[in-house]
Amino acid sequence: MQRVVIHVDMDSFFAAIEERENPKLRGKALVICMFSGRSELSGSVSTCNYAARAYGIKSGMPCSRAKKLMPDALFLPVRKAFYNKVSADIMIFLMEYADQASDLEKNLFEQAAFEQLSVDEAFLEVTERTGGDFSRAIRLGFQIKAELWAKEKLSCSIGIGPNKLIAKMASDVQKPNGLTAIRPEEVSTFLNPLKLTQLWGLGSVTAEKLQEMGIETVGELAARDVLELISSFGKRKGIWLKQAAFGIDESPVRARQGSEQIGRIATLSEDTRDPKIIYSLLEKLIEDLIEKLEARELAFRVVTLTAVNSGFRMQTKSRTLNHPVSDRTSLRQITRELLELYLEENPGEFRRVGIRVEALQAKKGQTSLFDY
Ligand code: TTP
Ligand code: MG
Repeated sequence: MQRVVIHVDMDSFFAAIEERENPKLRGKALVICMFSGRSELSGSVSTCNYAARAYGIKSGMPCSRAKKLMPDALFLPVRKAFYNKVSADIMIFLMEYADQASDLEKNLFEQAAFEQLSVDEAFLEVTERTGGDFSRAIRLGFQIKAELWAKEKLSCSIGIGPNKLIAKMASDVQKPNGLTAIRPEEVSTFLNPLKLTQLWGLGSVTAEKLQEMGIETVGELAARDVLELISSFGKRKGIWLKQAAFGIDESPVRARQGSEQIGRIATLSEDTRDPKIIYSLLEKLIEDLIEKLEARELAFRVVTLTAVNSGFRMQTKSRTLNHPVSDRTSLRQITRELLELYLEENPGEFRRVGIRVEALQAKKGQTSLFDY
């Protein structure tokens, strides 16, 4: 049977939630900011609505820059816990539309052929439900959009394709509130003219290297000899590049965010609350974790700092990220922030300290905090 995958991406997610909550905001340029608290506008843009995007405002730019681009825009702080709750409701709603395994032993999350990709994105395998028929998948896509609107008053963009790679890229074609289906016979026409960085999972460093080899478009990448790609990028990546350029992706849709975690804990040479001493031990643990993650090509979405105090009491502090990351620099930064927060909130000295990563998933595409 022809495989059919749906990718759902909510439109200007955090901003859309704020607009929904406060109708007075509608129609105005709205910027959601992660304020650092140092000065009035220090911090970065988390997201903005499409009215604000018209002025060139984008996720990741400094809020002060956004203010210069559009002085009359409204700036609101992120309300992460609230958005997470909305996200969880949406994911449970979407899960119902995915193919379901008949295995009743499994819980809802394991039963559905459903994969949450980030706070506002998910893949749904719908091969069985649609009988491999793209027209039926398109009707299902419109139904999802209509019901999601009725239930949550939020719009999304949908991509439909013969696999995750194509479905993901299709959802970007028409935004906001779009629906794009790329049938198997349309894949090469769709991919060939795209720029390298538009190929999902191909980062800017790889794109630069490919450009040095005289490759500018996905079509040009597809035409290259796989052996040439392997000799420049190694076997795994070389093969991936060749296949992705042809729109081939056999990775299954599945709940990859398992309960698995990787952690390390160690005892300090003496009890202390000196952040420098504690952090230097944490750095060693981080190296260990990164090695384990790299060996298994895993990314993580949750980082937890564990502290055992002089009285042997254990406490933790966690941070959940919007997107999976996998690099050392991100893990170091998050760990430092968690340690600072922990020390602010808790008196007493550390005896042991640990760090663990959770919500592990296969590494793919952007995986550094600094890519977002
Ligand atoms: P995206 O889906 O990348 O963006 P979006 O939903 O705001 O807009 P689009 O219509 O283009 O899909 O990210 C989802 C949410 O994640 C976004 O609303 C805010 C958050 N986010 C950040 O906090 N920082 C970032 O750099 C990005 C890209 C997103
Ligand atoms: Mg989105």
